[in-house]
Amino acid sequence: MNKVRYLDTSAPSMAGAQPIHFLSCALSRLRFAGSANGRITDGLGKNLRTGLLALIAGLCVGGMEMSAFQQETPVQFSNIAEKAGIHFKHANGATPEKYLPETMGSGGLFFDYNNDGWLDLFLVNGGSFVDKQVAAAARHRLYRNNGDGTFTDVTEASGIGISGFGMGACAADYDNDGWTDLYVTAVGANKLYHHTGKKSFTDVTNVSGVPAGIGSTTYAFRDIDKHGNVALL
Ligand SMILES: [Ca+2]
Ligand SMILES: [Ca+2]
Repeated sequence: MNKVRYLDTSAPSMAGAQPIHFLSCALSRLRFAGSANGRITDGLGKNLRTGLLALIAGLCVGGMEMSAFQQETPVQFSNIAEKAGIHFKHANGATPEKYLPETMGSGGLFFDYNNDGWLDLFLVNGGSFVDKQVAAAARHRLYRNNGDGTFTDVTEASGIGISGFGMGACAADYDNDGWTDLYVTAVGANKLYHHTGKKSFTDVTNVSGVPAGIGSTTYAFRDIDKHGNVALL
């Protein structure tokens, strides 16, 4: 049996006198590797039934072995944030008092804010209860996906940078105008941002009727009655 990339199996000949057939199964393809005497044509050339049996058996056993192989292979990730152009640092405003919001990270989400088919990235930032400079510097960030593995910071043009000690966010097209809107939760007032259709958002919290809240973490949009209009949960 080969190591790492190929998974092998064997199947006996139907005639009993034919050599054992070996199949080698790569991750992306299955190939007939050879026979006991090293000649590939022994199975498929002289006895088609034997070769087909070996092939089917190999597919079955090879498939099971591939599953086992894939389960044993650890999934690995690399941090490419800087390389991708995502320069974001969360401000937790930590104090010796360790207020609950200071101990929590903020949320973020992928959504296609400009309808170009590429998921963009919105990251929620925190703030500070005691340091006005830290609070003022903490900004949410919206990164436009360039479609080539990199992102561009479009926060300023989007109109959704102000943090207010943010906690989380959810996105949906709540008014069905074709543009995805955004709801951002915070320790203070939550914000509902309506997409203007021009790659920017407008704060419509006060005129929308949604709760501004006084301390929220998680919300979600969902069409609970399947009438085509999302509700805010
Ligand atoms: Ca996009
Ligand atoms: Ca909308």
